[in-house]
Amino acid sequence: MMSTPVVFITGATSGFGRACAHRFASAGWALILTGRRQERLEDLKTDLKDSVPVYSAVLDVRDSQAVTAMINDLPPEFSDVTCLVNNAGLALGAGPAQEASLEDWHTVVDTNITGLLNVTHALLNTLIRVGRGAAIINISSTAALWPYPGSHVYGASKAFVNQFSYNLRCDLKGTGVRVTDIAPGMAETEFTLVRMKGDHQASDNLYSGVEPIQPEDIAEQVFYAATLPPHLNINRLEIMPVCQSWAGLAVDRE
Ligand code: NDP
Ligand code: 8X3
Repeated sequence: MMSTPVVFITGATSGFGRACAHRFASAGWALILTGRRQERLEDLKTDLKDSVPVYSAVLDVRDSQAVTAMINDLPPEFSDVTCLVNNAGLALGAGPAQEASLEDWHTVVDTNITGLLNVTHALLNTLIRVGRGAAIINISSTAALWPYPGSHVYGASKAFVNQFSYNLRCDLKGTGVRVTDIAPGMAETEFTLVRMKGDHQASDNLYSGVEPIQPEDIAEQVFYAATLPPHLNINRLEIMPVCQSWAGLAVDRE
């Protein structure tokens, strides 16, 4: 009998991560749910634990020791992680680089780059042991490739995620482990609320009058990439809502 596949999700307390928890649960996967907000993790676990095995842990991905300890302490029934969804991330501020705080830049780098590395490094040998069919799904962003004013360190951190995903694929050749970079455009989650530091009006304004991506849309793509036949690897999947496209190049005139 095939064992139950296990998905490890970072940032499961909101947005894409929470939607991924529901999507994988609907297909019978066992869930490892992580994030910093304990109450949200407990609520999610309560919602899902009657249908699938759920293990949840408060985890700040920036804390490499905590990440390693948590992963080393996984109960045996959750230890064969089949799919890692590196989703935890954030932007802080939308103003120009010259007005950004260095502290915010460090937080973005520590979360989106160092945090993703901490979790990936701690789970790599497990994923390799699981082998054929295992998957790492990294959530980058359209901001990884397409520059816009105010993206500075956020977009650059997602460019790192994109290139790291490709480079990881090279090294994992022969192990059976897939690596996919999913790059969403404008999506309605708590992302803008966090970016604008709790300014609900700014968040509501951004999503008003448009039809943005919904968390479930991305969860569907994450699940799709993770459950393709094991000889297939989607390298990168960039998804925008139809209402979004590119702006032209900017020129500063006298
Ligand atoms: P949300 O703000 O709704 O969710 C972000 C998640 O990341 C939360 O669960 C949060 O959990 C978690 N998180 C943040 N910092 C940490 C940390 N230090 N340790 C652990 N978890 C952390 O936003 P989204 O769902 O939109 O964001 C998910 C990912 O998608 C991010 O990487 C984001 O950059 C990316 N993305 C978002 C887009 C959008 O337009 N919404 C588009 C493209 C990419 P908690 O606070 O409980 O720790
Ligand atoms: C989030 C999408 O356009 O706000 O990654 O950078 S965007």
